[in-house]
Amino acid sequence: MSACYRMKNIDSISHVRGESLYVDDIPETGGTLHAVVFPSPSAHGVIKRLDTSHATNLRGVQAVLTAPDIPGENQIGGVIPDEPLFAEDKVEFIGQPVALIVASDEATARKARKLIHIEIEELEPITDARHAFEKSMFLSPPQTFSSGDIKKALEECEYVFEGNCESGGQEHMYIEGQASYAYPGEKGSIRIVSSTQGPTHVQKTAAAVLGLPMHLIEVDVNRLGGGFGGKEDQATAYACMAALAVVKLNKPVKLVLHRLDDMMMTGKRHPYSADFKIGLSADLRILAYQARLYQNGGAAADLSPAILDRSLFHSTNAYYIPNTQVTAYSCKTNLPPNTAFRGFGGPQGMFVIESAIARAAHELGTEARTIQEKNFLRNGDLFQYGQKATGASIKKCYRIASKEFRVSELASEIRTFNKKNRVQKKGMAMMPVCFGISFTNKQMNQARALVHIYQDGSVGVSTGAVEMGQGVNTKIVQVVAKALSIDPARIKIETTNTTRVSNTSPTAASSGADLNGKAAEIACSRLVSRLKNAVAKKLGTKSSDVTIGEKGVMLNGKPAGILWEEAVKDAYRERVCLSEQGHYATPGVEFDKSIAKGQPFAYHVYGVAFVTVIVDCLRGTYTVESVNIAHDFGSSMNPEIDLGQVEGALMQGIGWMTMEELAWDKNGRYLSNSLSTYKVPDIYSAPLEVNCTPLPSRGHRKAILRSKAIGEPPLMYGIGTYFALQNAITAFNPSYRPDFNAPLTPEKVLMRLYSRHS
Ligand code: MTE
Ligand code: LUZ
Ligand code: MOS
Repeated sequence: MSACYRMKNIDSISHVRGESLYVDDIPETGGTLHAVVFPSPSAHGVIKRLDTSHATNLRGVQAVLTAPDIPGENQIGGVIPDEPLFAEDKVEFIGQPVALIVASDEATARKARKLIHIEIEELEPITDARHAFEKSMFLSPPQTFSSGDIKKALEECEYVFEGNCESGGQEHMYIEGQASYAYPGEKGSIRIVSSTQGPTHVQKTAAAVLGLPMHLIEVDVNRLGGGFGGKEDQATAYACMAALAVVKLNKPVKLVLHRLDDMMMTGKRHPYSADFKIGLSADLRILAYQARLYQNGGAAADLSPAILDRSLFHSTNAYYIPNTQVTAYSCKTNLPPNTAFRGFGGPQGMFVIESAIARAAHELGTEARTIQEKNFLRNGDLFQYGQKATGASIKKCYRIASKEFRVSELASEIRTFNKKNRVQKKGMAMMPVCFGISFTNKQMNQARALVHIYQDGSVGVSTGAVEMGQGVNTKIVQVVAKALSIDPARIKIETTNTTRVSNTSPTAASSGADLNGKAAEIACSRLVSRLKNAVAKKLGTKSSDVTIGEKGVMLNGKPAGILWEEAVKDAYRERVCLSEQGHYATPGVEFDKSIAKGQPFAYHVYGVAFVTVIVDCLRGTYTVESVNIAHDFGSSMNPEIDLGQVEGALMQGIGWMTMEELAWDKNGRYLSNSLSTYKVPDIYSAPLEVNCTPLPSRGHRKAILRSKAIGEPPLMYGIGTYFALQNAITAFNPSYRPDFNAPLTPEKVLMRLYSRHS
C-alpha cells in the first residue's frame, strides 16, 4: 500500500472555501465583451428571413454574427460533418444556434436577442426515435453485433419471450454550464479558456471554423464544474463562437450559457426504444437474445455513432449468451444532438437485456435473480464482439454481496413485510454490471504527460487529463509521488493546456486516470533514472546502488547525506535534463468495425448491486431503502475518491431510472426546460443506506497502479431501482404485467399499482 493511499482530494479545501476557479470566476480583463446565442425558435423549418438589424443597432451591441461571418468552415461535426456552427438555410431543433450577439455586457446582449426577427417556413418535427425509424431518418448506418446462430437457437429454445422497452434521456446538470472565454493574442493567435472535457477537440474545431492552423489556437482548462460527458463534444460550439467573436472584434469575449439556455440548446443522454426477444432452455440458460435498438440521436450525429457502438458492446451486460443478434439504429430527430453521458450508451443497452430477463422471469413465475445468476459470464467466455472474458469477477461479486449483505435473509424479511403490510410494499432487485474500459475507437487510447522538476525540487505536471470533480488530478499526484518517491506536497498539477500537452483525447470513457497516469508514470521513471545516474556519477558508484526520493539519496540502503532538493540542484548543475515527456498507448486494443469483432477493451469492470425499495401504495411515492454493492475496484489507489464516484454515479443512475423525465410538446418544444419542471435527485431521493464492499483483487496491469477505472460503471447499479420498484408494484398488484418504460416516476408507479392486465 503506497504512502499516499488515503490521500484527500487535492481540491477539497479550495472547493469547500469556494476558492476553486471555474471559467466564470476568471477576473475579467479590460474591454471584455459578452456574448449570447440566438437560438432557433422552431424545431424544423426553412429560414425565410433573418433580420438582425434592430439588434445590431442597439446601443452597446458590438456585433451580431451569423454563418456568413465564419472565415473557415461552418462545420463542427466531430465524427460526421453534419452540424453547422450556425444554422444557414434550415433549422433542425429548437435551440439550434443561429446567431451570436456580442455586446459590452450580458444584459445588453440579452436585450438585443429579443430584437432579432426570424421567419421560418415550418416543417413537421420528429421527436421520437421509432417515428424517425419509420421515416428512415438516420444519422449513420445501422450496426449489428451477432454471435452463434440466432435463428436456429430461437427455434430450439424451450421458452421464447418478447417485448419492448423505452428509456428516457437525461440532463447532465453539471453545476457549471457551458462556458468559454477567448482572448486575442499577437500575430493572429487566440487563447480559449473553455469548460471542456476535450481541449484538443476545441482547438481543432476552432481552427477549422476560423480557417487557422491549430498552432494559433491555445486551449486552456483549469477544471470543470462537472462534465458527465456533456462537455466531451458540446463545449466546442461555444468555444468556437467566442473565438469567432475575438477574430471579428479583437477583444476578449466571454460566453457563459444561462442555465435555461444550456438546458434548451445542449444535447442530453440519448433516449432509446427497443424490441427484444429472449430464448431460454428448460433449465433457464439464456440461449438466444435478439434485439433492435432505436437511438434518438437528435438533429446531428455528434458522438451518436460511437454511443451506438457501446450500446451494442454492452447489450449482453454481464451474461454469456451463445446466440445473439442485436441491431442498433441511430435515428435522426428534431431535438438538440444528443451526446455522451456517463456510460455512453452502455446503460441504455443494459436496460434492454435486464428488461428481457424481467419479462422472462415474470412469465415463468420465477425471480429474475434465478435467471441472472445462472447466466453470469465466466473466464474464457467470448463476448459477442469476440473478446475473451478474463478476470471475469461477476460471480465472485455476486457471491460476496449475497453473503456480506445477507441477501436471502433480506429477501425473506421483504416477503414477511409484504404479507403484513397492505399499503406499503417492498421490492428488491439485483443489478450486475460489466463495463469495458478503453475508447472503442482505437486511436483515442493514447495520452501524454509533461513533468518538470524545478531547481528547488518541486515538481510541475501537465497531462491531457481534465479535472471535472472525478479526482483525476489527485490520482496523478499519487502516481507521480509514487514514481518519484517524493511527498505529494511537492507536486503541482498544471492546467490542461494544448501548448504543453498536444493531441489529447477527451477525458472520457473512464480512462482519464489510466491513460494520463500511465503517461506520467513513464515520464517519471525516465527522470528517476537520469537523477540516479547523476548522483551515482557524483558519488563514484553504480546507479543501481542508488535510490533517490523524499528521504534523500540512499547508497545501498543507507542515507548518503544528500537531500532530494540537493540531488536535483546537483543534477541541474551537471546540465541533466529535468523535464520529461511520457507517451502511453494502451497495448493490445483492436476492433474491426466492418466485422464487429476484436479486442476493444483493455479490461472490464465488474460488480453487483442489490437495490431495495419501499413503495407507498396509496400515493405511488417511494424510497430507496438500501443499495448493497460488491464492486471490483481492482486494487483501489484512492478508496475515498472511488467510493465518491460509486455514490455519485449510483445517484445519477437512480435519477435516470426513476425521476428525470424529459418532455417535448408536438412542436418539438422542450417542456422540462428548467429546474422547476425537470426533477433531479436530491437528498430525499438518496438511498437511506449505501454499502459498498470492494472485491479482494490484485487489480489489472493495464489499470493505473492496478486500480481499475471507476468513473462510469457504477451508474448502471441505478438500473436495479427500476426492477426493485417493479417487484414492489407486483407485490401490491398481482395483475400488473411488468412493462419497461423508464423513468418509473411516482405517477407511473401509481398507475401501475392500480392497473388491470387482461
Ligand atoms: N465525477 C464528477 N464529480 N464529475 C464528472 O463530471 N464525469 C464522469 C466520471 N465521474 C464526472 C465524474 C464521466 S462521464 C467520466 S467518463 C469520468 O468521470 C471521466 O473521468 P476519468 O476518466 O478520470 O474517470
Ligand atoms: N467516448 C468516446 C466515450 O469517444 N468513445 C468511447 O468509447 C467512450 N466510452 C465511454 C465514454 N465516452
Ligand atoms: Mo464520460 S460519458 O466518457 O465523459
